[in-house]
Amino acid sequence: MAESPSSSPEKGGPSTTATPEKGDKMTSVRKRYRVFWLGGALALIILALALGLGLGLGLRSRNSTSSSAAVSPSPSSTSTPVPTGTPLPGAGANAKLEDWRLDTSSQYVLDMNWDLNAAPTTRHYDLVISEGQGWPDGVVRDMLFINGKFPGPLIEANMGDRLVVNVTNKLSKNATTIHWHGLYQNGTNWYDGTTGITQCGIPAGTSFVYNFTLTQFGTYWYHSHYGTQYSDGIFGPLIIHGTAGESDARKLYDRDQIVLVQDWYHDFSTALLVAYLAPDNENTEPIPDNGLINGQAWFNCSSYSADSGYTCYDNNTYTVLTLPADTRTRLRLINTGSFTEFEFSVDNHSLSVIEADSTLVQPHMVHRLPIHVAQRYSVVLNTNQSTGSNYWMRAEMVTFCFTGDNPVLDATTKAVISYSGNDSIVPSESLSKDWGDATIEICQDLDPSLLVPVEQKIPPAATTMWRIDFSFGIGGNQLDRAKVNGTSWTPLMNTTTLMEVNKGVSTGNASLWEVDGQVTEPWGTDQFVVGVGGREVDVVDVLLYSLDEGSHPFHFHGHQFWILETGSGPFDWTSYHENIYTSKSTAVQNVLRRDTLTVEPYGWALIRFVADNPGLWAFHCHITWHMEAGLMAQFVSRAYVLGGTELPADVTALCAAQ
Ligand SMILES: *[C@@H]1O[C@H](CO)[C@@H](O)[C@H](O)[C@H]1NC(C)=O
Ligand SMILES: *[C@@H]1O[C@H](CO)[C@@H](O)[C@H](O)[C@H]1NC(C)=O
Ligand SMILES: *[C@@H]1O[C@H](CO)[C@@H](O)[C@H](O)[C@H]1NC(C)=O
Ligand SMILES: *[C@@H]1O[C@H](CO)[C@@H](O)[C@H](O)[C@H]1NC(C)=O
Ligand SMILES: *[C@@H]1O[C@H](CO)[C@@H](O)[C@H](O)[C@H]1NC(C)=O
Ligand SMILES: *[C@@H]1O[C@H](CO)[C@@H](O)[C@H](O)[C@H]1NC(C)=O
Ligand SMILES: *[C@@H]1O[C@H](CO)[C@@H](O)[C@H](O)[C@H]1NC(C)=O
Ligand SMILES: *[C@@H]1O[C@H](CO)[C@@H](O)[C@H](O)[C@H]1NC(C)=O
Ligand SMILES: *[C@@H]1O[C@H](CO)[C@@H](O)[C@H](O)[C@H]1NC(C)=O
Ligand SMILES: *[C@@H]1O[C@H](CO)[C@@H](O)[C@H](O)[C@H]1NC(C)=O
Ligand SMILES: *[C@@H]1O[C@H](CO)[C@@H](O)[C@H](O)[C@H]1NC(C)=O
Ligand SMILES: *[C@@H]1O[C@H](CO)[C@@H](O)[C@H](O)[C@H]1NC(C)=O
Ligand SMILES: [Cu+2]
Repeated sequence: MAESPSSSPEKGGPSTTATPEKGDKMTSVRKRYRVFWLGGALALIILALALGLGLGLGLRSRNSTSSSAAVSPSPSSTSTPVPTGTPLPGAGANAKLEDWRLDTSSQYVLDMNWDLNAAPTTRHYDLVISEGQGWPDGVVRDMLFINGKFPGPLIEANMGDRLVVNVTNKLSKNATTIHWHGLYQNGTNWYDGTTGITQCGIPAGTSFVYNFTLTQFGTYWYHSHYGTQYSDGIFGPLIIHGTAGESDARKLYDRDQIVLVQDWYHDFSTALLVAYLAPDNENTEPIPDNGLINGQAWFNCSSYSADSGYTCYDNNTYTVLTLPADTRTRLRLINTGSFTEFEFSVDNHSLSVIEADSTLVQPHMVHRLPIHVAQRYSVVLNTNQSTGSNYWMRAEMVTFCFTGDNPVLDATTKAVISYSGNDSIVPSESLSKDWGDATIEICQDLDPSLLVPVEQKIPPAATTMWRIDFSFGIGGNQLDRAKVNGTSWTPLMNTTTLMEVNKGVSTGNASLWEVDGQVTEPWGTDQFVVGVGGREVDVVDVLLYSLDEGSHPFHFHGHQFWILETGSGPFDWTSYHENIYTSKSTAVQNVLRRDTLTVEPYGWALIRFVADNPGLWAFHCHITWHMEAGLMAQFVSRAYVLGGTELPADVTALCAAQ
């Protein structure tokens, strides 16, 4: 492995020498990068450079100005008659919704008259979790529902509001939790919804109330954080409105709606997980069977033979987004999938990116937008093309990151954009054209330097720095487990790391807990907990270092982080200590802040966060298979404050009830 980063580790600074752990077969050839390995390290670098360049050019559109110009009807749209054409497959756009389907065409469209300046209030929601059968793409399977529907209902509020969400678990056996993805939960760490970290599961047949205030705004989502449960249907969008920031952004669009994009399996997640974690599986993640857009997509039932064991209803069809012509719609994209990164595009339409996770950014035009698991982007779509056709919305799976083939998979998940006046026909083959730009080959993010936050926040100088390495133990008959600095996460039983820290600090052993660096009491190598700012507010740099050939969308709970640098190969420690740590460098500017970032194969990411939020905060790969394989670390911030906090009785009671 000649491309192991070589550098000069400094005194006290973490080393960059990639030392695979004993047993990690770093040299074993895996399918997805075979071509790279054959070419050797030099070829890898050249190829990576070439891809990077191609991508940079490809994603930039000729028209790079913002879409804030006044809407002027395109000449063609008035004269073109309503088109006819090939009807949509199955029941089509006007099919009666099955009773388990959420009507996303109405419920995921946000009301532009929503009062951004309303006085703070408490908003109550009920989420009832249940199991049953559904067929989002026609293939019938066991799945999970919220309030009897799939996907989950929109939760919508203003910054400053209090959310009170009563979650009722009507599953037959299993516990559940709900995590509020992207929310700070500042002062309410115990409502973060993370099994084994901030709470024990809500037992079957019981209810639990989440109760917290909202101190931020943007596009979020909520999902089960119990095992692989969200993959089977427990998730939905969470939109928090802001005052000034959002009113400014609204000048860029006339409509606002949610678009969930995700991979989908025709089997229940726990069955897939068992196969994935089996010994000698070589980290071969399950390949999805299809993708969904707003919980629906077309599937070709002939792909399954009569004896396949699957039932497929061939009245299934595409999601149709019916939009008015000559309007600008903000599409709030959320990747609610388990494994797959997508490149999102709309035929014949450039997209203006205005939000990444929950950070509003200066408009940036793209043709294709990569979006990895758990990330969000808002793009503005201007319906100013010819009304002579409908258009395909495409979510193309970045299949290069798959470790095998799935014969039934069509890797382009589609929905129909219609403003032609006829929303019952498939887009015309000659008029709706995919952009010609190259697609990406490595699962990676849109270059973060292209996205400039509207609200400037310059990162303060760091006060501490930690390196975290991760890899997968593959080969040699090993279980397919992830290693995070030598640890592999499994949830604690009957307790949480939060409860342990709370108890530890408050019962007189504070020095064991208010630690800078790894907290080893009292758990073994199944928790990797890093203490930051036991008594102070630290500004923490994290160098996250991948020793794996896959891509990993890392999510940090309770925070937004600044992306200071990303790369592969050697990390420049000298420059880091001289310029970046101290924030002297011009590189430490108004860089993108988000909560989910993709770490490329054998790549690294340097991020910074302010550890002012007391709690136990999960930092993990959001690919469900990887998380369940143990790819999870935790930060404990301000342990001293946690020790002086009494946890709500209903939260601790959940652990006693297990
Ligand atoms: C993780 O391991 C690296 C490499 O051994 C080490 O430099 C670093 O300090 C460790 N991180 C923590 C938080 O202990
Ligand atoms: C359509 O809108 C996009 C985005 O605002 C703009 O770049 C493009 O020039 C417009 N095209 C036409 C034909 O008006
Ligand atoms: C839409 O297209 C279909 C199929 O070509 C046609 O039968 C129908 O009349 C069209 N609808 C409208 C509103 O024109
Ligand atoms: C599709 O067919 C199934 C099985 O007959 C039926 O239950 C369902 O309601 C149909 N869906 C639509 C949209 O017509
Ligand atoms: C939560 O919902 C359940 C089921 O409807 C109900 O029994 C329970 O009383 C509710 N809890 C609260 C605190 O409202
Ligand atoms: C409940 O959990 C078990 C163990 O993980 C799993 O095998 C089963 O599929 C789950 N059932 C449901 C309905 O979630
Ligand atoms: C939510 O928390 C607030 C503040 O602690 C409390 O006043 C309120 O009663 C709680 N509401 C519910 C429904 O538990
Ligand atoms: C569906 O699959 C069958 C069998 O592979 C194929 O013959 C047919 O053309 C496909 N239909 C469509 C609409 O792609
Ligand atoms: C879409 O773009 C393609 C090629 O760029 C072009 O041939 C086609 O006419 C366009 N469609 C419309 C409706 O303008
Ligand atoms: C957790 O509690 C359950 C039920 O009380 C018990 O059976 C189990 O042994 C406990 N597990 C651990 C690791 O303490
Ligand atoms: C403090 O830790 C020591 C060693 O782990 C343990 O024996 C002792 O009981 C702890 N004290 C308290 C007050 O928890
Ligand atoms: C979290 O709350 C603390 C007060 O406890 C405050 O100082 C800090 O700024 C808050 N952080 C965020 C991100 O809201
Ligand atoms: Cu991962």
